[in-house]
Formats: sequence, C-alpha cells, structure tokens
Amino acid sequence: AELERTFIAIKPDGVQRGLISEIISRFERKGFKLVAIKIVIPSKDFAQKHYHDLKERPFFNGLCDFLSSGPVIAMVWEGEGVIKYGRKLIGATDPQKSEPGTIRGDLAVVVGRNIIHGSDGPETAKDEINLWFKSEELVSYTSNAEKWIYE
Ligand code: YYY
Ligand code: MG
Repeated sequence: AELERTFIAIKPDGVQRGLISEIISRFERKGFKLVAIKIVIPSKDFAQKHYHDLKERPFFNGLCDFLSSGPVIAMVWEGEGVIKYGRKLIGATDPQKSEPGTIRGDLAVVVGRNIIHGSDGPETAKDEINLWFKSEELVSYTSNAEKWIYE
C-alpha cells in the first residue's frame, strides 16, 4: 500500500455537534488508515496560516475566527488515493451542493458551517500536515487489515 497522506480536520461545529465519531468512522470504514490525531484550539494566527490561500476572500476573517472558536480534531489519514477520495467523502464546499452520502451532504447545511476540512491536493496536503503536526506525531504502522484492503 502506498504512502499517500492527507490532512483532515473536524471544525468546531462538527466537534460541538457530536459528529467526531461519525466522521472518523467514514474514513475508517472506507479502509483509510489514521496515522495522527489530536484535539486542539487553534489560535487566530494559526487559523490564518492554515487558510492563507484565502486571505483575499471576503469571508477570510470570519472563517479564521470560526476555526479558532473552539476545539478542532486534527488528523492525518493515509491510503491509496486518500487526498482525492477524502475530498469525495467530504463532498462539495457548499453543503447545499454536496451529494447525499457525503459528509457535508448528510450532516451540514451552510457553507460557513460545513464541519470538516480536507486538503485539496498533494502540495497542500504536505503543507497542512507540516503546519499541524510535528513529524514525530505521525505514526507509521502496518494495519492488520491491509492485506484485505489492498492486493
Ligand atoms: O476546501 P473547502 O473547505 O471545500 O473550500 P475552500 O474553498 O478551501 O474554503 C475554505 C472554507 O471557507 C470552506 O470550507 C468554508 C469557507 N467558505 C465560506 O465561508 N464561504 C465561501 N463562499 C467559500 C468558503
Ligand atoms: Mg480548501
């Protein structure tokens, strides 16, 4: 199995709504492997770093206030195609446009409270993992199920 990794975060709305296990289970049942996880309240400054690509957008300030407003579950998930397929599991940015069956489609209603973040490509995945985690917080291990998930 290949070592592709993505950064996934359950935002303060997902945590407060009790959706941590629901969200984790969707990645876990798919066959992706959890290699890092922590709960953290990001500072506003940290949120601005995380969303630096969006700093010219009108919603940037509110978005960063929101991300830093409470506990976030920060995770790294590993697996073949996990970056792209993780985005598929998450659904479209606007939950009104997310398909049923996706996390945002099933569990969220408006774009500013869309409960989850996922890296959008290999470069952002690398940058976001490095921003949120120290290398020693990433755990390499072989899952017993791997030989039943990969051929
Ligand atoms: O990657 P993704 O989270 O699906 O969307 P981005 O375009 O990167 O925007 C990040 C974040 O910003 C989005 O999850 C909600 C918020 N946002 C917003 O509040 N209003 C918009 N029109 C677009 C995005
Ligand atoms: Mg994004």
